[in-house]
Amino acid sequence: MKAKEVLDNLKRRFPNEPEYHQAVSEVLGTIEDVYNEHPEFEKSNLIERLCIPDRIFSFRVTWVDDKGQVQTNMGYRVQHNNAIGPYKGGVRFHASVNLSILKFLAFEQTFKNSLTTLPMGGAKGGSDFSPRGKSNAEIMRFCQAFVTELWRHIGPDTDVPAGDIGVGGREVGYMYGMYKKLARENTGTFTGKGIEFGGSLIRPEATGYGNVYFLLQMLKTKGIDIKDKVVTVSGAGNVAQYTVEKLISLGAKVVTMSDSDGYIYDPDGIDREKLDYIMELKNLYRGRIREYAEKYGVKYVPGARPWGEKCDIAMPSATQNELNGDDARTLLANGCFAVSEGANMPSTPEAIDEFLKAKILYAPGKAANAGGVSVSGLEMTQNAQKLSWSSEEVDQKLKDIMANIHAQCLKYGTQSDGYVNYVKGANVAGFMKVAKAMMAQGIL
Ligand code: NDP
Ligand code: 2IT
Repeated sequence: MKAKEVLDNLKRRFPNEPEYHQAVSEVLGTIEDVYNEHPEFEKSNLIERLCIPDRIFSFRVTWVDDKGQVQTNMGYRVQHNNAIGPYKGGVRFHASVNLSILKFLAFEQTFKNSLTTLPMGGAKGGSDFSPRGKSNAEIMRFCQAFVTELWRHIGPDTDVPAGDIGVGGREVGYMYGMYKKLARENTGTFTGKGIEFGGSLIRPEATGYGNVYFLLQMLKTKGIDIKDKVVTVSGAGNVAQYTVEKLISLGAKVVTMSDSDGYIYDPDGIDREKLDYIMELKNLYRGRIREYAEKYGVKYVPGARPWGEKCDIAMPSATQNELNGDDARTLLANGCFAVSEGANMPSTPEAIDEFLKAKILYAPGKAANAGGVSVSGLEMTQNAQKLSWSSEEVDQKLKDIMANIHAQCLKYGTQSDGYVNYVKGANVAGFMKVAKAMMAQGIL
C-alpha cells in the first residue's frame, strides 16, 4: 500500500469531502509501515475496505416548528465498520453537519472504539438541524422525526447511537422514547440515557474525566504534577465542562473556556462556583459564554479561540480544526508542553506537525477522548445484564481503560529516541485490532 495512492484514489472517488480526506490521511501516514509488513492485508485490499464505510443511510427529516411552519433537514447514519462489535457512535446536530464531517467522525470512531478494549465497531450520525434558539418542544418534535427514519437501522446488537455536539441527555431521551415506541423493545439501543431508564452513572462526565485521566498518564511519564498547572480549555459544552470539573478538583488552574462566538479569559482561574454558573448558563438557559465575562468582570474576546493565552497545557474540547498551525506555534512559544484533545480532530495537520516536531506531550482525540464511548460501552454491558453499577465502579473502570489506551500508545508509539508519538501509537494499535478482526472474518 502506498498511502498517497490510496488517498488520491479516495479523493477522486469521493470529492468535496475535505474532513474525511483529512482524517484518512492522518491515519494512513502513520500505519503505512506496519501495513506493509503484512502482505496478506494488501492481498485482500484491506485498506480500502477499512477506509470506505460499510454503508450510509441518508434521509429527509420533516418537522413542524412552533409557528406551525413545516421544516426539513437532512438526517444521516454512517455505519463505518463492525468487525469488532456492533456499530457504535454518537449523533451530532449542528448546522455544519454534512457527509464529509460524519464520514470523518465514523472513521475516527472505528479506531477509537478499537482502542477502548470493548467490543464496539464504529459509526456516526446526525443532522444539519441547528438546536440553537429552538424551544424544548421543537427539539422534541425534531428528535422524534429523526428517529422515525433512523430506528429501522439501529438496535442493541446492530448499531447503538449516543450524543455528540448538540445532542445531550435531553435529546437522547426524546430519541430513545420514540425508538421504543416504534421498535417495541426495551434493551437500551441508545447510550447516554437518563439514569432512571437504563443510563450509566458517570456517562455525562466520562469524556472530560477520561481526557484528564489520559493527561495524568502522559504527565506521569515525565514526573510532572498537574497541581497549579495553567490550562486553556476550549468549548463550554459537555466535554469542556467535565474536563474543567476534574481539573479543578486536582488543583489545576483553568483560565479559558469558549463557545462558537468567542472565549473568556479568567486570570484567577475558573473555580467550582464559577463552573456551576457556566453549567447552569449553558445547560439550562442555553446562554452565551460572554455572559460569564460580564458577571465576573473578566476579558471576553469575540470571534476568537483561546490559544493565544499563555498556558502549560491546552485541552481543545469544542470542534474539528479549531487549532491551526499558527495557534500551535503560539502555544509552543508560550511554553505549552502538553496538548490533550477532548474534541475529535481539533488540531489541523499543520498543528499536529508542530507538536510532534517540538516533541511535546500530544494526545490525539481518538485516544484522549475515548472515555465517553468507553462508558457508553459499559452502559451497554449494564443494560444487557439488567443491572447498574455504582459511580465508583464505573469511574474505576474508566480509569483502567484510559490507562490501558495509554499503555497501547506507548507500546506502538515509542520512538528509538524515547519520544512517544501518541498519534502513531493510537493509530497503529487501533488499526491492528480492526485489521486482524477483518482478516479473520473473510472478504466482506
Ligand atoms: P456540546 O454540544 O455539548 O458542546 C460543544 C461546544 O463546542 C459548545 O461550547 C459549542 O459552542 C462549541 N462549538 C460547537 N461547534 C463549534 C464550532 N463550529 N465552532 C466553535 N465552537 C463550536 O458538544 P460536546 O461537548 O459533546 O462535544 C465537543 C467535542 O467533543 C466534539 O468534537 C465532539 O465530537 C467531541 N466528543 C464528544 C463526546 C461526547 O461524549 N459528548 C465524546 C468524544 C468526543 P456553542 O455553545 O456556541 O454551540
Ligand atoms: O465522539 C465520540 O466518541 C462520541 N461522541 C461518543 C460516542 C458514544 O457512542 O458514546
